[in-house]
Amino acid sequence: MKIPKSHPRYESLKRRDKLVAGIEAGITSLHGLIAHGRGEAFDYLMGERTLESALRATEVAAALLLMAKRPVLSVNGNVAALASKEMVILSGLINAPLEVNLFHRTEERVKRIKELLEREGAKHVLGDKPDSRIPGIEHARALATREGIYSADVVLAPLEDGDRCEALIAMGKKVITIDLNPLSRTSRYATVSIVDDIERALRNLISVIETKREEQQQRQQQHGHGYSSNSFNLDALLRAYDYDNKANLKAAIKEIATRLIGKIGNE
Ligand code: PTJ
Repeated sequence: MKIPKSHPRYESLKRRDKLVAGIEAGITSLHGLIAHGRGEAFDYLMGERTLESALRATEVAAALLLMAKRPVLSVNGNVAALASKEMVILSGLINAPLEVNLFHRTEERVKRIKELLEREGAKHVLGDKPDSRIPGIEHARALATREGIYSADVVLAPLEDGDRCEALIAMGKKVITIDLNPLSRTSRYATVSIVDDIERALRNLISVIETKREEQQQRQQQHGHGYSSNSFNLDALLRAYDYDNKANLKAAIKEIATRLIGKIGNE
């Protein structure tokens, strides 16, 4: 069925189509539909738009990714179906490998996701030959590559449950997540949580990184080639932004509640 652009929930219905296509292409797991339903419910509550708190988290996430020495972008079946193009653009922009990491892992699905990312133009996709494990996790999501997630200093891990996020943090990494649910374990454990839809969040992240890059280049031109913006570490960067993830999650919940109360009041 072709969805008319005039439909009030056009974007949301298109996203559902993408996930169904992901399942038909052997990329997304059936469980992915349920996970999406939970995300959609939160998106509905926030008015299917980007919150101020998400924009703030995006700024910090962009800075973390630009400062990282070994950033890696993790891709699962939902992310591949909904935002493979944006993940590939981001990967090229910051020169970070993509790593396929699945909860309901099958080698066939890993292969298909890798092929999809490569068709979208990805130069460096890992995950089909894991050679290490994230300590403290007993399921397939523990599988990692030394070249990628295992050795990364910053991992972008969108749309997943909290145990890997917690384990990656315990390894000393910074974790950025994108999750519509501000209450999820991943949102609460991550270093920076962007409470937004994956596609909207990635588009914003790409645009903020492009702007920061331009500013960095201008500064380099002004200060000469010896200038390095990597002159402080990642913790110092978070302090410089005065960023507190839990406070930002509370701000997200407040924004949602304020919108909902306003909506009832106005009807
Ligand atoms: O492909 P696999 O096997 O690795 O499995 C992927 C899923 C997503 C099925 C798996 O990671 C899973 O079960 O995840 P959870 O525990 O359901 O968590 C997914 C989180 O993503 C939930 O907190 C949802 O609210 C959130 N979410 C769902 N859709 C979106 C989303 N966040 C941002 N954008 C979305 N479109």
